[in-house]
Amino acid sequence: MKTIYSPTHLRHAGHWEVAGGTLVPGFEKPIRAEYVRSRAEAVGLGPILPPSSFTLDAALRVHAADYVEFLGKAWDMWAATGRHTTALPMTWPVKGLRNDRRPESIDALLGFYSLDAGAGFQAGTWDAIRSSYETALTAATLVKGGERAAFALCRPPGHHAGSAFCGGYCYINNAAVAAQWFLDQGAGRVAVLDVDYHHGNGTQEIFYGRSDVLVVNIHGDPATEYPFFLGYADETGAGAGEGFNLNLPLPWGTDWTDWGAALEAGCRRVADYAPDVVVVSLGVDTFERDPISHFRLTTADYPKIGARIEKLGLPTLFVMEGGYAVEEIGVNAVGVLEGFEGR
Ligand code: OKP
Ligand code: ZN
Repeated sequence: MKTIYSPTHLRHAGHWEVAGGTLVPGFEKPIRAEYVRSRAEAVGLGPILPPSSFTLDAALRVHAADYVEFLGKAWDMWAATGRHTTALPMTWPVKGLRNDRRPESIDALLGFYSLDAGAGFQAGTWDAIRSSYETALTAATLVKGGERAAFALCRPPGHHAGSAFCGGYCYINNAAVAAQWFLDQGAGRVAVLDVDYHHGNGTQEIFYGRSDVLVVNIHGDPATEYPFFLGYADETGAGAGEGFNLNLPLPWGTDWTDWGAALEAGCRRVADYAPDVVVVSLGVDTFERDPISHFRLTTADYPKIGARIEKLGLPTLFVMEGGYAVEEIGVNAVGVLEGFEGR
């Protein structure tokens, strides 16, 4: 299958994050996408092509306009205050504070539009966000044009980004953008299957009240895992969306036995839904040696994921999300795609 990739992601670099009470170099770093690209090349997965240009219209179908505008100007506003390190929020409008009015200062805006301090801004961040978005839409265009599958090698990832917030290394929700784009291009129903270790809270929020997008998530139980405040099994959708959200939370230490069973359950729900296209939020932080996660999938398990998804027999868009064991991220992510292709 074809891979869409842009080196523009390299400009989103040099981040720091708070982890375990200290400031550490960000886990979501440029080398991640480079390992995946070079593995796709090494195994001859298929052509690696640059994204085409897209306006922000498709982003505005799933994100609030004021939020997207903020993404585009956050770094410049921060730099205008004389600071040149990563722009990060430090204050959030939790229950009991006012979140009904958009603030004006950059420090307030960062908190207003984020769920955590995990999606900082640097000089090249907006360009990378934009090219990640274009990467997803270009790959979606291939699938719409009749390719059985395509791989959007997105960086930064997207599935934690909601309609009006960033967080968890995510800014624009690439998978949600692609799902909505398929609908706008004439699809009747789209399924999003999120196999990243972390719950895709943004994708769930965006489609929670709707029946035209089925969202299935397999992830670390939010009782003990980020993002903590969404992702429980009793979240099944609301209103017209009731029954069109499926969460399959699993405990720390889960290996292929239970993870594979959850994938089977998720795929059956997708098959019952009979969508026109499947968007896979492809994270490989389920890996046993992932530095921030607690599942125990092995390198040999990833092709099995791809093979099961292929059995759905549906046009499939793979969108890169997480995976932080950088040495193995390429073998594992491309392993899913090789398994899909039956090789
Ligand atoms: C993004 B994606 C690590 C804390 C975890 C956020 C994790 C975001 C994961 N010290 N912080 O779902 O892979
Ligand atoms: Zn993740």
